Amino acid sequence: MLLGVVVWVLTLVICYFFIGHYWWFPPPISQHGQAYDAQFNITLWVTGVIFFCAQIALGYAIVKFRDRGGTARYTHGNNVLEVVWTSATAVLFIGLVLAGTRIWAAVHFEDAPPDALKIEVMAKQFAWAFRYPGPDGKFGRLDLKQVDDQGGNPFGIDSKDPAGKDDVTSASLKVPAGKPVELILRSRDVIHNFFVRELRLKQDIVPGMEIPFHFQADQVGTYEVPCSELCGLGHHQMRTTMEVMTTADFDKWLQEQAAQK
Ligand SMILES: [Cu+2]
Repeated sequence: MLLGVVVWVLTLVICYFFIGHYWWFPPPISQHGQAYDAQFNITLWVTGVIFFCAQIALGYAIVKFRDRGGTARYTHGNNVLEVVWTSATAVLFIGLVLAGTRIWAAVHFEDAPPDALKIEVMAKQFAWAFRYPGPDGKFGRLDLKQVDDQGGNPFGIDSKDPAGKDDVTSASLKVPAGKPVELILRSRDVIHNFFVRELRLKQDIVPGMEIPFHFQADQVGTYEVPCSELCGLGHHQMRTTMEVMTTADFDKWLQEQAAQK
């Protein structure tokens, strides 16, 4: 009897916290983030209503069929009911997965728009580096032998290539608001993960691979970029920021950085 009541109370408390959106995600800053949240809410409502009904029914069964000193009865169950709820669950899950995949694939399977600003990302134990092509719009060649973290060349930009002379490297990510951005993700050692909560995006970075990844941030502000793959003892300190700037501020920053070279 008491157990049934505990199940009901727990169900009500859980539903209260979900519906009230306490400890919720930070607001999204991109169209993808909004689409992601809308899909997340649909999934949560569908599964939430089923969860609520199932838990209330569970509490009811506990109360109704509690031990009253009678004898237990064996039943074979009901085949029709089994088929109905198994099929309904399958249709529901496949439907939700298909709807969610559409939003996920728009980022991961579709190419970035041709005018996207390309930024290279280098992840390593335990720091981030970002490279911009500079005013000439071209990335300089890389030479692994010239990688020098202390000397400010974490990418190993080849000093002999003129296209690399104006390349800008930064320890934090700066992007213009309202413009498509394409990141090219690389790792120098182990698997890391690029994650920005407000973009609702997360992508593994695998050594030996160049992984393209695109988004458009519409909201000016500073957002945390924590490495989200346990990558070693210093994993907890592998974090930087993504600063979304107005186009004018971004252009100014890039020019200033390139001029300092
Ligand atoms: Cu990492």
